[in-house]
Amino acid sequence: NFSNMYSSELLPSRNGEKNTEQFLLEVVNILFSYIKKTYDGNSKVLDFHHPHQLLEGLEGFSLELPDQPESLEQILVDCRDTLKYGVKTGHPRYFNQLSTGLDIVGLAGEWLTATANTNMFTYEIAPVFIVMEKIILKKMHEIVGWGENEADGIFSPGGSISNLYSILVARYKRFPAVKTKGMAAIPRIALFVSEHSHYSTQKAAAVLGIGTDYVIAVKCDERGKMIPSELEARLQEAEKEGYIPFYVSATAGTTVFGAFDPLAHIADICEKHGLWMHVDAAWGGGLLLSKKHSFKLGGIERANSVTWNPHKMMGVPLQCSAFLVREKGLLESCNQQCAAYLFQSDKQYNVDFDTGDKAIQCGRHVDIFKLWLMWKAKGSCGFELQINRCMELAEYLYYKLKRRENFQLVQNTEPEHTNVCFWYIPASVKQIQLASERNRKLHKVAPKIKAMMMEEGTTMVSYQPYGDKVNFFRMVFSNPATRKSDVDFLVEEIERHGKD
Ligand code: ABU
Repeated sequence: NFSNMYSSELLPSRNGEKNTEQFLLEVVNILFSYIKKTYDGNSKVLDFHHPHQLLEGLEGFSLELPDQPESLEQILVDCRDTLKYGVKTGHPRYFNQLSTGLDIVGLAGEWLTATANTNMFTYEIAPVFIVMEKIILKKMHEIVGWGENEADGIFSPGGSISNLYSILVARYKRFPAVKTKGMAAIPRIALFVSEHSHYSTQKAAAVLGIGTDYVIAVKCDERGKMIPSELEARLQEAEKEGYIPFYVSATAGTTVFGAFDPLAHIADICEKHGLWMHVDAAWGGGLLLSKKHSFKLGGIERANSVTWNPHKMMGVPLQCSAFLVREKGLLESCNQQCAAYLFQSDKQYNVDFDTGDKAIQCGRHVDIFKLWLMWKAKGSCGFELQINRCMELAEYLYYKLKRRENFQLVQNTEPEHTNVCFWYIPASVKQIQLASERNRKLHKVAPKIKAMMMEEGTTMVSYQPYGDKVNFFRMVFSNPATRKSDVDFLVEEIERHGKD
């Protein structure tokens, strides 16, 4: 009975062991019951409420903060309700984002990490985690195809920050004065990305004082791959206009279409022009672990830096993003500030293991343990298996939709990644002759169907417009729990809500 018990009676209070044990076991029960529901395909993915309903409070669940302590009974109710009104992102029918799934070993890793509650900036307070990070980075370097001992890297708070790191170090490598003198001390610079690349490049350009106008979007082909001749043309144009190109970001697995830029070709161009080549493989990096699919990233070994998010295709709990850089020492010289209170050079151990001065943050969360633990539990071949299975599901959906009336694929080529983009076209929309009117109506279909599915809580899938294409669904697979029956369910569910 926790109704008369308060947090003050838990450890470190005197004799608090028993209460702490009972309270934590109760929390584990709540979590385990949620985990079981997550894996029960017939349970709801979500119990949707509007923001104003949550703000107003729901049956005994108030988000307002009290002045007086509440009982541990209430705290347990709050834990239960927080999960109840959230979204089961590990549910086999949750397809909304690139990061899905709930890996049990990864979860155990996250629990342990929270228990250890330490910081990645120095070896002295995170010795085991720091060494694990070194070992995992080395493994990732090898998988990318970089020679032993030549590379470096850091785990960062997400792919956007990893991409920001890449621009930061590329600019520093070319114009080291920027670190102390700022942008005023260097020429006008420009960077190049595909028009389908992630918006984090623009964000980083704004943050780094480069300016979003100097992020040049390079045209893509029908599949969403950067066209190398277009890159050449844009580079020449920029030079003519007096900008100095210094960096190209190629994407391995674009967010919407899952396209892979032709990395080897882009590497040739970067080499010819002396440009830094970054590969944003946040989404596609996982395919490097698959013998069947890794060829799609051919040429990545020639990159100067790579972003790779294990929290996407590898199914590691959020968040877990690696920034890999080929030149050793660059990250540190770019970001080092030598704060004497943390990074004393006269410590009793090898201070090369203090990673804090490589980072743009001070405090850094331990994201490495869950990945390390999962890698131990699955082996590289376990990741390969789960990635191949997700790819098979994408192929299954693609051929299913190809045969199905009222569904139209956005791209008529087999998926390269697990992204499958499509429209559901109700008969009443199909029969509209005037294209502009048909598109106007079709644009409203996906949001409406999605809203109905969310209200019922049956499944979640994302949608977006793209260029001249009106709203379409984007299916992605990264959850090892998803089966063909869940794919069938989604298709039926869209049809059930969408048909006239
Ligand atoms: N780039 C972050 C992930 C976006 C998505 O899940 O669609």
